[in-house]
Amino acid sequence: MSVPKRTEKSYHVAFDCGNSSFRTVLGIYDGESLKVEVIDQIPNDPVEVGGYLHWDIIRIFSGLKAGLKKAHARTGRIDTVGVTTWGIDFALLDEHDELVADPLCYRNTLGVEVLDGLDEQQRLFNWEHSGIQNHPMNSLYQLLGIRDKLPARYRAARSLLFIPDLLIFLFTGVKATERSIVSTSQLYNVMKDSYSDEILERYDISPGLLSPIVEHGKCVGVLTESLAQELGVNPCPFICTPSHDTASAVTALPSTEADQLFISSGTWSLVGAELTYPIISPSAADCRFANEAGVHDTTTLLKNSTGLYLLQEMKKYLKSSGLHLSWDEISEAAKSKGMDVPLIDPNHPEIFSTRDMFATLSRLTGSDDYEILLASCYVSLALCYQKTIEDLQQVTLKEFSEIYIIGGGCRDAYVNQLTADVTGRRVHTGPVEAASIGNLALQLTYQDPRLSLTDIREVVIRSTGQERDLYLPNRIDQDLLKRKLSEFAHVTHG
Ligand code: LFR
Repeated sequence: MSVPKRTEKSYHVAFDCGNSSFRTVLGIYDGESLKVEVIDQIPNDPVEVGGYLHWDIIRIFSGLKAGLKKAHARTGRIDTVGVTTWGIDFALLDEHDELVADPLCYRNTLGVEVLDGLDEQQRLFNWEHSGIQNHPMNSLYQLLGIRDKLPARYRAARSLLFIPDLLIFLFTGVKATERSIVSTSQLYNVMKDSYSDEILERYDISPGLLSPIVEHGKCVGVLTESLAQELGVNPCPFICTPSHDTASAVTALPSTEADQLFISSGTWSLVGAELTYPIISPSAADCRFANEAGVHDTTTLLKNSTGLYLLQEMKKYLKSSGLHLSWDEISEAAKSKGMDVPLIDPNHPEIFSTRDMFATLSRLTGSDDYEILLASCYVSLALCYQKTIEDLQQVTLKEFSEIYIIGGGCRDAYVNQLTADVTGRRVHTGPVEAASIGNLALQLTYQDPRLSLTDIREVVIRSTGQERDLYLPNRIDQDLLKRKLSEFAHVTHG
């Protein structure tokens, strides 16, 4: 059914919070396409307090308040707001709905002991009752780690809010959650589309801690009167959107065909496919895929791998030693070393929680040449993509000939080209602002619930034509590629 065009413009704001920055993004919709403008971008970084990394949530909230005010000053009216953030992390609130502490960052190793203490059967139980791979950073293991190591926080907790839910609560006073963010926790069962009673019961977690799950496109709450006054902004509704950044980014997949392969590229690389059903098979478990809830009723079967974090941390390290390299200089330095460099496992546990990426990579590769280390990151990432895509084909029994790289990481032409060359597939890139655009586009369903996912993606396609690109695979030395793939299998399996 075609949807009648709107004649009046509407104004939408997405708060898009990532590990390295948080942004206020304005979308102006004219009935055809969204004109997207980043209003504000503020660096984000966890802060170490008392031996644990925490997110400075008040600073984030204050930055977003300022962003909302600026967006309103640009347009004179805000029709809807949506929030999207990284997954897994959460805050605990006490009986007065006050923060027990700033939220912990998933890079703490609080969950490691908890997961190490589970036997194979318990791990299988957790996978089968959630659809999510066991990883010590999952909210389930972090929460149990808090119960063991920070018991005063656990005892004081009366509710648990994931980061986007906490931000919506601070803006509207309403406690609620949404399926994509809650699915990253391992407290939710993607097959049943509800909290996992089995997991809550087994680990004695009170269901009372958790908030109701709202449907996409519905209003969660309205900007509080006091904030509306303070900011001089109309009391705008906050809409339930895919509030996990991966799900928002996948909403902005610029294709209306079913079963497309995506790489949502940023600090993390999420390699996966959007499906209409979860896959909880032994091969999905062996390949360590997770079934995350996507937009509307979709499931994204994906593997979560360390992504540009490797390069972000190397860039920080080089800067601290006096070498200020731009992103172009970083990729040029890597390119100059070619593909035949030592490899790393991007998901090596030491990389996950390192505070010194240079030292860690030097140790893992045996090289202290920063250009080699950068090259090693790029080539290892592309090989990791190839391996994950092969696994994904095997698990889904589907063939993927095209790749869509979406999100900030697709600005890196070298990684895009390497991905095309190593995988032998056509690589479509963009939109760069996938999480914001997906979030903004989904907000349109509040005003017009008839919009289907295909309609939403058509809006995305119309809005982002200019910035999208295509990389065709080059013919590369196949013997070298074979050798690198086998070296990669070796570093990843020990
Ligand atoms: C990607 C992401 C991943 C999640 C990681 C940490 O930005 O949301 O899905 O595993 O961040 O929360």
